[in-house]
Order: sequence, then structure tokens, then C-alpha cells
Amino acid sequence: MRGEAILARFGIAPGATVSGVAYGGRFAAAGGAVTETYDPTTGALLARVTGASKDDYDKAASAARDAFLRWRAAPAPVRGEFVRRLGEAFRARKEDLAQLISLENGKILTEGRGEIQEVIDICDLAVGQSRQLFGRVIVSERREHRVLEQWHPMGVLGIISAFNFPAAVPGWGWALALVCGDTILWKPSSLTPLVSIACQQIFHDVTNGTEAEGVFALVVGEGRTVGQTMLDDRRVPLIQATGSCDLGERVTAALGKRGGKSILELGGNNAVVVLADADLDLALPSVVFGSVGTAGQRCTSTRRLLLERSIAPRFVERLQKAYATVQIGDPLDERTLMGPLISKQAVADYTAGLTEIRRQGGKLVAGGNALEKGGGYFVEPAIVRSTKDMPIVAEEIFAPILHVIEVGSLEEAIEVNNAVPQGLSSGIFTNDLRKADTWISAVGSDCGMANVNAGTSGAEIGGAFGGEKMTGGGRQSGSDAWKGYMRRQTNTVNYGSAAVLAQGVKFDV
Ligand code: UN1
Repeated sequence: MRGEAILARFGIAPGATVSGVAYGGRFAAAGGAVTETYDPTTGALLARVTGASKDDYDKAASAARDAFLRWRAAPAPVRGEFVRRLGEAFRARKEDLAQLISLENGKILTEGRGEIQEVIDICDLAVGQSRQLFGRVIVSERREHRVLEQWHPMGVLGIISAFNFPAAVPGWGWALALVCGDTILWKPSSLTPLVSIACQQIFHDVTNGTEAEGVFALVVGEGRTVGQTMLDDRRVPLIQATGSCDLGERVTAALGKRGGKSILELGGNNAVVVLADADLDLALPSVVFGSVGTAGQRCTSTRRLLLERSIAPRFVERLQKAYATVQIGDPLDERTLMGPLISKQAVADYTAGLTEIRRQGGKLVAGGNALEKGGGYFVEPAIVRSTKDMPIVAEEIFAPILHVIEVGSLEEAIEVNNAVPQGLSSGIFTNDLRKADTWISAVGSDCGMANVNAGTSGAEIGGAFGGEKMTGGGRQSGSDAWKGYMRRQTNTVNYGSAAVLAQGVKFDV
């Protein structure tokens, strides 16, 4: 069977039933609902994964909590040393994991490799960060007083991750959270449970028999059951969640009731602006990668292309030509540029999305068909000529559909870019310095990420990753995103012998 050798590297036999629950350094005999995971390239069953029952969840969460009580006391650089070893293990298994991602998720191999590289990169960053969890010392208004700020471990980090980045985005969370002194309770997407099981095996390889044993727990399961239990669980003070805007609403509602914190990365509806003065040779590959890469299934995928009117016909023509050369097929074949969508449902969403776009007046100018290809979930990448007032343009359709919208000026481009509810990523192509700087100024793009002469997807881990508005406001990955995984404590220290009150208050007893 296709993929047999890839699965075998992680001890999984095709069609076998494996446990999706692990805590305390080992996989447990799980008793929850069984998830079937499919190869999106062929539609064939890869394996069955037993998810967490209520009882399994409870044991996993307790184990993660117990591990936290020990782990938080380890010096941060010691915790960093484990993350260094995890990074080494991911380096050693990079190709195995990349192939497994291509098999179960359907992204092309180079992107699977890139995804594991992203895990390695965040580990490297986190190791350095483990020696830089700096607080501040603040001058006090009171004599013989000092005010300082410290960052302490938060507790168990719940990770709710999506199918499209089954290893890297959870990796952003666990690598930083571990050096911050937190432990991990991971509910992966039910569409890619094998990738999470493979990662968990590596976690065990590195941490078992050490003081880090048990810092990772895994609970495969549906969002409605296992996910909701986690959202309601006071043992989990912080949840990093990636997914739709609807997921964000559920997370916020549940955490609001119990004072939990969240780091959210929700829907994107990312636009690229190409102005008339732009280098079109530069813009073209960036737009194609943004819209067709990962079969349009990144949160950062380019969904809207805002073209300055005078270049629109020329650029669309070049885009159509480029789209026609995109090789669609087996993501494990190095020549392929676009693999399948994740599921039958995703194909249905693509088709329904295009039908609705046309109903609202959009004109299809490239692609548009689901492809019969050996049982896989393939579609053609599509380009539609749309207008800014079509309501569907404001929605995220998680498929390779690119709206082309004409604009008359930079000002109009900014207005259209900002007119949608989501605010993750954005990019402008221009050679005009003033226009480029306006785009990234306070009156420019309102997104968490705004690029110049670079597309919307493929961010490096060094910057803070995340977006505004319905995208949820969270920041992950680099910069000072680590602060989101810790709790801040302000300390006032009186090293004198008088009880002095702030603001000059007198209260003599
Ligand atoms: C996502 O789609 O949720 O910037 C993450 C990018 C990748 C991460 C995408 N580094 O496209």
C-alpha cells in the first residue's frame, strides 16, 4: 500500500488501530471515539486512531498538571537544554516527518520539509530564549523601595491545532512553552492525528527517563467533546488555538467564564496589492505561491488580489498562464506543485464557494473544477474576477480560490484590504518608497502582518505571528511572543525600615 514504508517508520501498520492518547511518557489504551484518517491523495484509509474518553482526558490533564508542578522548578536554561535536544531529534527525523505530513495532510514534500524546518527553527529560538526570560526593574517613587517585574511559568498549555500545519504551529507553542516552564496538553486536528502521534513518539524518545518525562500529553478527539472539555478545564489556564473564527468564539466564551487565557490564530482573508509601478516579475511568483501553495489551505494564503486598474488585464493574463502550468498530483512526487485538499468536505466547500461567488456576480477566469484523480481530493486552483462589494469576498473559503479585484489607487487598495472582518496577513508590491511606507504605517494595512514586495504566506519564525480583528489578536512564534506563555508578576520590595505608602497617602497607626 502507498505510504506503508512512511507509516512503518513510526511503527504504524496501514489500517491498524492506534492510540491517540499519551501522558506520563507513554501511550495509553484509549477508550474514546475512533477517528479514521485518510490519505487525501487516494482516499484510502491510513489508520484508525482511538481518541480520549472523558476518563482518558482527565488522566492526561492531571498528568500534565503534575508534570508542571515539577517542571516549573527546573531552571529555564535546563528546560532549554531539553528543547535543544527536541530540535536535534526533529532534525534527525526531518525527512520521515515531512513525508508523513505529505501523506496524511497532502501538502507537497518541499512544504512538508519546510514545516519541520519551522519546528527546528522555533526550537533554536526557544533555546536562546531560555536564557532571556527578562523582567524589568522599575524605579520606585518611594524611598528605599524597588519595583520589579518577573515572568513565571503559567501552567498547562492546551494546544488546539489545525490540520494545515499539524507540526509547526503546535511546535511554536510547545517549544516556547517548555522553556517558559509550562507543560503541554495537545488536542490535534482529527484530520491529521498520525502526525501528532509521530511527534509524540519523538517527545517520548527525548524526554523519557529524564526530569522532562511527562511534560507532553496528547489527547486526540473531536472539538465538540475533547476540545470542549479542555476549554472548560480549570487545570488548563492557557489555550493556544488555531482554526476558524467560529472556534475562536467558542474558546473566548468558555475561557471568559473561568478566567482562562488564550492565544488565538483564527481565520485570515489575506490580500496582496499590486500597484501599477510594481515589479510584476517579482509579484507574479509571490502571488502564485500565496494562492496555490499548500493548495490554498494556509491561514496566510492569498485570497484577494487587489490590482491597480491599468495593469489588471496584463497581470491576470500572466497569472492564468502560470496557473495553467501548475502540476497537480501526488504531493510525494517532487515535480508536483499542488497536492489534494484535505478531505471530501473541503472539495465540497470549494465547489459550493465557487457557485456562490458566481451567483454574486464573480466571473471565473481560471480553474474551477474538482478533479477525478484516483480517489483523491483534487481541485483546480481557481481565479475569479470579483468586486469589492460582493459579500462573499469578506469570507474565508479554505481552498485555492483567488478573488481578483481592481482598485484605482493606493488609498482604495488600503480601504478594500481593511474592509474584511479578518486581519492576519497582507502584502503590497510597489517600487514607490512612499507608497510602501504608507502601507505599513498607521493608516495602512490593519493586519498583524503587512509585507512589502513579499507575499502573504511563508513568514519566518523570528517575527511575531498573528492577526487582528476576527483573527483573534494572538501572537505566536518569535519576537516577544514568549510572554504570552508566562504570567507576569510585579514585585514591590521595601528594603528600608519605614512603611511608606504610594501616592503620598498617610495612614499613621
Ligand atoms: C498557518 O497557516 O496557520 O507564514 C500558519 C506561513 C507559515 C505558517 C502558516 N510560516 O505561511
